[in-house]
Amino acid sequence: MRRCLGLALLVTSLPLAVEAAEITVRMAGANYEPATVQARAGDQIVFVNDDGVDHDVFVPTAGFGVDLGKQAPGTTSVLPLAKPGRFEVECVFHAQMHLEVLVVE
Ligand SMILES: [Cu+2]
Repeated sequence: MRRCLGLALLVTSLPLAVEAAEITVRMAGANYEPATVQARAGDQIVFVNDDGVDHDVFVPTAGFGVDLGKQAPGTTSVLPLAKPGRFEVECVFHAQMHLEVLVVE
């Protein structure tokens, strides 16, 4: 009986696993909002096009390169953040659109 109580206390005091986060970045006014994101490996960024025109999620940074393609108004796209590092996101349609992403372990 006493041993069971000790085990129960041990189990309940263990830290819970950190759940992956979903970070929302809006595309509005031909900008990414916010323009900088810090996340953890395993998180994902959800891009929401709240604008009236097409946008894109293009990563030119070596080692992180990806192009999610044309994203129409009112749609979302998801960018998984698999590994730590720093990279830039650009929109191929709007040269002024930049997002800086820092992913930590
Ligand atoms: Cu754009």
